[in-house]
Amino acid sequence: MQMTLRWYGSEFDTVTLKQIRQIPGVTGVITTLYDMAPGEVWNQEKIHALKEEVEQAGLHIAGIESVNVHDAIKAGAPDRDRYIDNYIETLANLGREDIHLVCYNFMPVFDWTRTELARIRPDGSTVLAYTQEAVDALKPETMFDSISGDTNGTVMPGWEPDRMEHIKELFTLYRQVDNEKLFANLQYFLERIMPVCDDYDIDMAIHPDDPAWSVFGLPRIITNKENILRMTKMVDNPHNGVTFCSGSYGTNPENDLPDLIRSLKGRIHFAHVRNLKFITPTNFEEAAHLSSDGNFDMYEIMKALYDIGFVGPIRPDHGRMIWDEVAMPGYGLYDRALGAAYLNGLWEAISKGAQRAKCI
Ligand SMILES: [Mn+2]
Repeated sequence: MQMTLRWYGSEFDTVTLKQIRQIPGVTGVITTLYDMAPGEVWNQEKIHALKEEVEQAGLHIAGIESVNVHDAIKAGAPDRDRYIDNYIETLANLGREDIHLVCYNFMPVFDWTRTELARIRPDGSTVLAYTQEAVDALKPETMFDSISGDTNGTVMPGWEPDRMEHIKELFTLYRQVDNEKLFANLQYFLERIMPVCDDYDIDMAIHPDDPAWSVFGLPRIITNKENILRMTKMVDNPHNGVTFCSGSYGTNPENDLPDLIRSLKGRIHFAHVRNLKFITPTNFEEAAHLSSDGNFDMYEIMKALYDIGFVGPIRPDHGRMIWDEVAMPGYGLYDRALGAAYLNGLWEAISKGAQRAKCI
């Protein structure tokens, strides 16, 4: 595996490339052209400039998170082919710049959903949190307003204000789309983009839905083992792969995370590893990466990734806000750096243990 950190670009991120370069073992960034609207073509010059900037800091671009998929594609609207053509052009431009990993999601309307961006934990850190009761009490159009006061002046990915202005139209677009239609629309999209992925050796890595169930009555399909295996088989090409995200699949305690990793051998191109703490089955908050701070066994997660021979980029996922840092919620420097160091430590212990066991 290669340890990486997500970075939103110098215009948007409070964390600098110089800081990332100083986290032990972090060699690359997962980045994006954050100001691109879904459906727009990423031109090669812009990608090239981003790459140069990252490389001048002594790092490399390990992958893109995300190239967002336009809602017309997800909803199967009549104009979807135009947006798929643009997506294909973007993938080709990324391939020409020697970038071979693209994370995306297929969640209608909302990206990830949280009901609090700064819940205070017993240690005084603040974290993102979710309660089903709070979601049930909200109207989707007020979801954004209810949390926007806690964003520390940053723009949250997937929650861009201009998108939220059109939320009613978006709900109308999905009125006829159930889970089966969403699967069919995903298949259509994947079948159209696989040739360019084959040409440029681009691994597509679908991010699971977060939380891993339907919110506001919208369809959600990338939620569990059965569905993700269906998705990888329906377009059976190794470039049609997966972002394994422990914090998203893990929102549903019925998902056995190490088992899920093992069942996806060969198709996990990218991993997000973080921990959650459940207060009740429908009320969880993000925790430090350390196993004992939350409900997941991080050793077992890393061991499963090791056992399947995972070689792709991995990143600590959301971090807590600690040490008075002011940053995009979930994306400060300090706790993610602690997470990277911890995950690197687990990996070193697992790999040396396995090598020693072979020698005996
Ligand atoms: Mn994730």
